[in-house]
Amino acid sequence: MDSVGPLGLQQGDGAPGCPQEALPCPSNSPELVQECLRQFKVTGAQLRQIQASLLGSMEQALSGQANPAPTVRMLPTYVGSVPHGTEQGDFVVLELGAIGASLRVLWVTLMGTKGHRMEPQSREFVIPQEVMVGPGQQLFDFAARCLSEFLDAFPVGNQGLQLGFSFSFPCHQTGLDKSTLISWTKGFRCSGVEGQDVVQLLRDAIQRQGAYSIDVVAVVNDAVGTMMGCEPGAGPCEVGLVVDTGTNACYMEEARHVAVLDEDRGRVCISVEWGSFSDDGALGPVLTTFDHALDHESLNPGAQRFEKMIGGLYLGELVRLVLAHLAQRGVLFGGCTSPALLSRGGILPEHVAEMEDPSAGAARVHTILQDLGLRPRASDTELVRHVCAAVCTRAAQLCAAALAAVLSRLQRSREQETLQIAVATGGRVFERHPRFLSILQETVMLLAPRCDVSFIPSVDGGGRGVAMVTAVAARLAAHRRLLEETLAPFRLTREQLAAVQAQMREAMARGLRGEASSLRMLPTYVRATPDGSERGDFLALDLGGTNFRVLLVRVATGGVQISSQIYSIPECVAQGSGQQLFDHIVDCIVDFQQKQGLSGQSLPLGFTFSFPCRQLGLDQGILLTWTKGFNASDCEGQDVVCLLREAIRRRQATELNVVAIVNDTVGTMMSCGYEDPRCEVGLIVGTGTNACYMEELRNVASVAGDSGHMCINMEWGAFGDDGSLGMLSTNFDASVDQASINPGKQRFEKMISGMYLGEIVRHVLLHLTSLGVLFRGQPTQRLQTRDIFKTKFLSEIESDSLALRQVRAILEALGLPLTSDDALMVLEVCQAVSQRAAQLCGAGVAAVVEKIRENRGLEELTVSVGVDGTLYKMHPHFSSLVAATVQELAPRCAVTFLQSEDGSGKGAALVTAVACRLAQMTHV
Ligand code: 0WK
Ligand code: BGC
Ligand code: BGC
Repeated sequence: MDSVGPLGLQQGDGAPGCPQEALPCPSNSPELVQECLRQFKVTGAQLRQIQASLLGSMEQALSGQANPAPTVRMLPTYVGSVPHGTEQGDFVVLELGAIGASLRVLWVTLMGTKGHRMEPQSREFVIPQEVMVGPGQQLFDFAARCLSEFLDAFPVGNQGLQLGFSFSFPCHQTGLDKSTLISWTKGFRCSGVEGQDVVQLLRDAIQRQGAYSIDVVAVVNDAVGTMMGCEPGAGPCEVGLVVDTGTNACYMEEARHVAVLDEDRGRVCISVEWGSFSDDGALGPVLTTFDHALDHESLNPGAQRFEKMIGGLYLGELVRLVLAHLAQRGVLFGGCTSPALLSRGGILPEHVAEMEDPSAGAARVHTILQDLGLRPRASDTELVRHVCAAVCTRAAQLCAAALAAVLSRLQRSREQETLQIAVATGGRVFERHPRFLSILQETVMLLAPRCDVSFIPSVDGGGRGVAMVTAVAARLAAHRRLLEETLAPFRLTREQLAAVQAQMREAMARGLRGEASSLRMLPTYVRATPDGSERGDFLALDLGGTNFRVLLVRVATGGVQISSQIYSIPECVAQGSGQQLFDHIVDCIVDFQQKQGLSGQSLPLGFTFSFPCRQLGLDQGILLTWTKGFNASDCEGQDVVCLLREAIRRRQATELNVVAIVNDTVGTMMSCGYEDPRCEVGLIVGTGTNACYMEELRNVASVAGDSGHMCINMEWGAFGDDGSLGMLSTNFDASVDQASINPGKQRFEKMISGMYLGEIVRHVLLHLTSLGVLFRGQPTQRLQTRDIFKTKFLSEIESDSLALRQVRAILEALGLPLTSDDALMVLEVCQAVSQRAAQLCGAGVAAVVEKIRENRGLEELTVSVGVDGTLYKMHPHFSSLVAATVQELAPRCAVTFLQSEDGSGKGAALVTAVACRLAQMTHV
């Protein structure tokens, strides 16, 4: 009958007991013994080969090479730093899998830098065998029951507890609290867990138990817990080494060497999972027949071969198999065996530890063997000790070869010839087998002579280390909650966006009727989009965006040719006197004419003036108010065409003939309309934002006529200046508005456009810094500098091709000392701010196209929108978010967004061309 023993190995082959008559010791027993013990001898060369092969496999895995699959997994653990010692608080730790068939619950109080060290309180619970190989839910429910039984002893009341889950099995971690079990090891074989997130399974079990509110904030491998639990005085330890029932190690690797992480700075703790190391070349010669027998009968044949030569769970079995082998050949115990000797798991790790321990007298070994139902002869005890020593020595040497591979990796990873390093050790093999550590140390010195290694025994099996990681996780989780709370107002729902769309529709209707509205709905006197018959050379000016441009636009049969020149408008001119501004503009025109050899030529001029103007005609535009950082005096309320003409007169540049003034939205619509006649909407999302569209003239109260169309400049930047956007406005928006040169104005623009997004982000970052969430709570001078965080940074930071490291580079260039978590949070802030901007812009466009559709009483509308503006063009996701929002809110409109190639200068020239054509027709 075959059943599973404590080590999860099937029960015996061959009946226990003694041969009829006691067998004389066969003559070749010494050879038989030596032949057995020799199998466990590992040469220096073999150890070096194992070291080299394991190192090779580690580096393969780090580089993400999948074929051939590396035999060690090198799993990132999301532990990015060794403890700062600042961690504090009470934490519950649940340890599963580190110490074989039992789990442990601990209450750990961390005192941070100020306090002395508090002893963790703990309790161990034996896990019934059937639970270790039964349904996964049963195991996690068992763990949850142990947890609450443990907490019953504590005055917890209903305070929320933070738990660190030490789960000592190979797992793919995708976060500090998200970890998927790859495969069970060490006698565990529960169903329905491999491939699952074990944190969720524990959370569900705790939920089902329902006794305590426990938040599982971190899952940690026992090797990591051991490393993190290293006494601050002794460490910091940068390697964690566990040899208990199983074996494993972790170490701090340079993040840039871990292919799966897009990190280039800092270090990350890697769980090597060397238990699965196997390399026929390196291990083949070392594996004995007993190893093969043990593996064959294990719960996971073929897996964890390296662990099965080192882990405490297997040492007893190896010794048993050797003793059974020698007994059945009469070499030992007179050929007698016993049920314990023939049944798997019959010899426990603690048996081997005692029998191998030089300080344990022969009498003790004798007693142990008797307890195993054997009748040892005097010579047997010594032989048994040799077998125990051979098995344990090999285990320690193999462990040393593996550790030496990790040390070599550290030397390479840090490009250091010599290495001084502290290794935290944990596990009962260290505690029980005193010779294990000394053999390990000696062998490491042989294999890694240029490494000065200090071994720091972990005092509580890593419980404190797990609490440290939990404290870090708790801090990060708290930061994440504060980040979510801070960004929540930026996450607009469909209902909120539909409300913006509806409010904009009402404001449009009121504006068209000439009633009070934050949308001025200004007639532009552009009544038609180009029809392609336009011809001629035109000068065009493009003022109001990032660049001031003077253009020569040639509209010919073959299309439109443009040559242009960008001139700067210094802030002192943009905010100086109107005369100075327009004189500067004319200077640029004259300079351009000279460069283009146009001096003295009289060309019609179209003026793209991207500010709210009440137009009384195509060439008359009264500036209503400056926006976007312009504030030249004596202009508001003036006809800017007059101002330009006066400047032309002052400059005697009399040949300049200003024919039309157009808003950049109109110029953009016309420019795109020249290619696509369905383009009836113009949209700018640049320094500022605005839109225009072809409205039915009958709906424009301020302009006579009921037929035909009129392009309306909505000036939607001012939408919400009547407070109607109050429910969406955040404190950060209010801060940006307060600090602007036109507080209370252009509220919609200040939530969307390029001049303001960077500032919104800066204010959010300052807020998060004040909460201690970012930059360790240290606000830097730079971050308090206005406009230091350019909107172009959002476009750069949010670009998919930009790894986190480049995000950090941008922020460090800003003098912001940050961690990778900080960089990630800054990225999320940028995403939230730009997403809101794009969605609000989308809600506006949806309002416009729905207006056109309803104007025309159409079921479906197909329309194109001409777009320009740096933010729209440069931001990696803005345009797609706008389109998605329009699709969502105006599903009956098929909207095509056309990015304007030549800017609105071309549009201004086309408007001028249309005006000239219409003027000629009226003159003929
Ligand atoms: C380019 C257009 C110009 C418009 C600008 C807006 O030619 O008329 O004002 O786009 O984008 P910004 O330069 O403000 O990003
Ligand atoms: C597991 C490791 C664990 C080691 C020591 C191995 O079987 O795969 O995750 O660290 O045992 O407990
Ligand atoms: C102006 C608009 C302009 C928009 C885009 C806004 O600040 O008021 O006239 O169209 O910026 O440049």
